[in-house]
Formats: sequence, structure tokens, C-alpha cells
Amino acid sequence: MTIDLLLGLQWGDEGKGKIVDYLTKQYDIIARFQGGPNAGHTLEFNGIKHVLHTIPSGIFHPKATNVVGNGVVIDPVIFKKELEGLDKYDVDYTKSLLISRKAHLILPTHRLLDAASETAKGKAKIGSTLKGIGPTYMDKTGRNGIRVGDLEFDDWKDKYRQLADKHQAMIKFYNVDVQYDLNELENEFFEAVKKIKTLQFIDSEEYLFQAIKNNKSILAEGAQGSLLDIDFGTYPYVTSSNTTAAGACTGLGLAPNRIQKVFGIFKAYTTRVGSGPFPTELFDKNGKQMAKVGHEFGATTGRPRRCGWLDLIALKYAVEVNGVTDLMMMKADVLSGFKTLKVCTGYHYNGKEISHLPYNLSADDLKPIYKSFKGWSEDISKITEFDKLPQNLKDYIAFIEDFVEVKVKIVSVGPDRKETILR
Ligand code: 2SA
Ligand code: MG
Repeated sequence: MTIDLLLGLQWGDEGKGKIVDYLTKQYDIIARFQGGPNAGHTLEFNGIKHVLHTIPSGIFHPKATNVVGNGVVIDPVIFKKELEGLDKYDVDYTKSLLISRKAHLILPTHRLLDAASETAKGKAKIGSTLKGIGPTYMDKTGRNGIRVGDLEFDDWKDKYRQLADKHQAMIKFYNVDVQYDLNELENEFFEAVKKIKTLQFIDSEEYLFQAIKNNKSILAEGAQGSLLDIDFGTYPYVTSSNTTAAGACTGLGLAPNRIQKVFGIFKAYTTRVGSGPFPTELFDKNGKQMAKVGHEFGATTGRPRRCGWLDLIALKYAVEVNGVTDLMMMKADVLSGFKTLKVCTGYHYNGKEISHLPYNLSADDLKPIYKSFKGWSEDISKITEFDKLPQNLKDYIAFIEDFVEVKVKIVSVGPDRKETILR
């Protein structure tokens, strides 16, 4: 029996999709435990590039079973499109994709509420993906939500009507200009629900208990990143779920003592999409180079990502919160060609030097303290052995390992499955 966990250590887009896809052959089950279609997990193989939003990243592996756990929120409309996107591949999702009855549904009015709330916030907006994530989790914790399992009962449309009517009143309350044709949105929603109902709904925690008994191996796949966690992230500029290791327990029904390895994925630099503090953000040519070479655009919304140096204080925090056992460094190739690289090893704050993430990461007087490294100029994307990497990159990695006290097991040197160095 193996139960491992894979999650992002920064603000999302670390490259989780690529690593899950790379590791899938070692696991029988890949399970998503939180988030929803705000995620964009990009996979590249055999010259194909595919972005997944709600569906676990094991879907292209013929032997893997993919579970959408109770902690996930599902938008039937987006889910249907995602399924249709798979039709051109040889993927039988009616067999290999299972959905938790306890997963909550994103209604069209949740999306509208997300937009109304963001518009009302003006400059203070979260920069959400506008997929209705926040309002759906609010209804979940407020005990008003509609779950996948409700679709198996005849009265679910009554519950739907009640909730959608309430949402419309709330949208009015925001008093902002949000244009919509609810009839049209609802027709699309009910059509999509029909498609979702052709999939297998399961009691996913029960399914996983049995799988564990039968010695199956499970990889729990996180979405977004640790600094977007509702509790431990840069609140309020976060998403509405627990993106950290604890989220895998609540989002799948996995007991903490069952979890073995915790794979922490991080980029060799840092990116963030949406609003909120980002102490090492760069506004100079270095930041532009990262954005350009790294193709830093949101996989779901296409928004440009903000870029900056690697923040080791933030990384260490994420390593602690998650209990990371193995680090995986992504996009090392993007740093090729920089003369000098920097990593943040502390902050100047309140007239002092500190070495932890302060409560107010947005404080004006918070300034990163950097350590500089010599860069490397060679193209590393064809390198397949760790020892053959440029010495300056190996020094950079060794410093990170020392600082956060966890070893880097994988170095990714390009987007393709093959461009992955296992140590
Ligand atoms: P939301 O929509 O309520 O979860 O947004 C709240 C904050 O969480 C951020 N967030 C993300 N950050 C990075 N990547 C995400 N997924 C997509 C991707 C994003 C995209 O993989 O590229 O395409 O723009 C993701 N999802 C949520 C979001 O920016 C807000 O700061
Ligand atoms: Mg992404």
C-alpha cells in the first residue's frame, strides 16, 4: 500500500500537472482533493499539450483510475467541456473517472456572485478566476450547498431553485452591473448535468478504504498552491479551500497517518496570478525575461503571471506546513541565461531582520534580503542526468536544499514528460 501526496508550494502553477502525469504509472489511483475549475494543470507528451481543470492528471494513463474527491467543487458546464475535450483521445472516462457524491456543485449563480463580489471590491479585488469557487465553498460551509449525490434524487431541482433565487437576491444586493441571461445559463447547466449523470458517482472515501485494503497505491493531487491556502496563505488573497496537506485528509477521507511521501513542487523562481502580496516580485527586465521564457500566462484564464525571485522563507514555510519529504524543482531551464540569480533568505521588517513569514506580508517596509548566485548560460533542456547539469545550477539547488532541509528529487528542464531529471 502506498499513499502519497503531491502539492504546490508557492502560489500555484508550479507544474503539478506535469509531475502527476510523470509519476502516474507508479499509482493505481490519482485523486483530486480540493479546488475546482480554477485549476489549470498542463500536460505535454507526444507533441500534445493538454490542460485539465477538474479532471485528475492521470486521465491519459490507461491503467489509472481517477477520483474527483469530496473536497472538490464541480461546475457541470466546464466539466462537460472538459470531457468533450478528451473525446479526441483514446480515453474511456466512463470507466476511469469516478466522482464523489459529496463533491459540491458550482451553479451558474455562483459564478455570477463571484463576478459581482469582485466588481464590488473594486481595487481590493482578489483577482479570482471568476469560476464561482468562493461562493460555492461559502455555501458548502454555510450548509446550503448542492452535492453531486443530490442529482440522484428527484427533488434536487427544488433545492436548486431555492438556492439560485437566493443568489439572485444577493447579486442585487451587491448593486453592481453584472449582465446575464439566467435562462440561457440554466439551460446550459441542466444540459451539462445530464452529461455528468452518465459518469460513475461513488462514495469516494469508501472506495479509497477498499482500495487501501486491496493494496492499491494512491496519489493525491493538489491544486493551486500552499500560499493560496484559505488558512495558511496570504489571506484574503487566497482561494477558498485548504490547498495544503491537511486538505488531502478532509478532501478524500484519508487519515493523516496513512500518508507516506509528500511531494512538494516548486518553480526555480516564483510566479503569482491574481492580487495580493509578493515580496520578491520583479518589475525589471529579469521579471520580464522569466515571464517571456517561462510562458507565464494563466492556463485557465490566460492572465499574465507576475514573476519574481525564489523566496526561500515562503518555501520553507510551505515545506513545514505540508511536511514535504521530497522536493521537485520545475522550470530550471527558464533560468538559463541569467547572469546573476537571487533567492530571498529573510526580510527587513519593522527595523529588524526576520526569517519567518510575518502576518502582514503587504507591509510597505517589508523588503526581501537576497543572496546572489552566478547563473549559467547553456541550454539544459536536453540534459538527462543530474551530474551533467551546470555546476552553478547544482550550487543553486544545494543551497535551497540546505535552507529548507529537504532534498530535491526531480529537476524539470522543459515542459515535456521526457524533459525530467530524476535523481
Ligand atoms: P479563486 O478563483 O477564487 O480560486 O481565486 C482566488 C485566488 O487564487 C488564485 N488562483 C490561482 N493561482 C494560480 N493558478 C491557478 N489556476 C489557473 C492556472 C489560473 C489561471 O493554473 O493557471 O488560469 O488564471 C489559480 N486558481 C486560483 C487566483 O489567482 C486568486 O488570486
Ligand atoms: Mg496552473
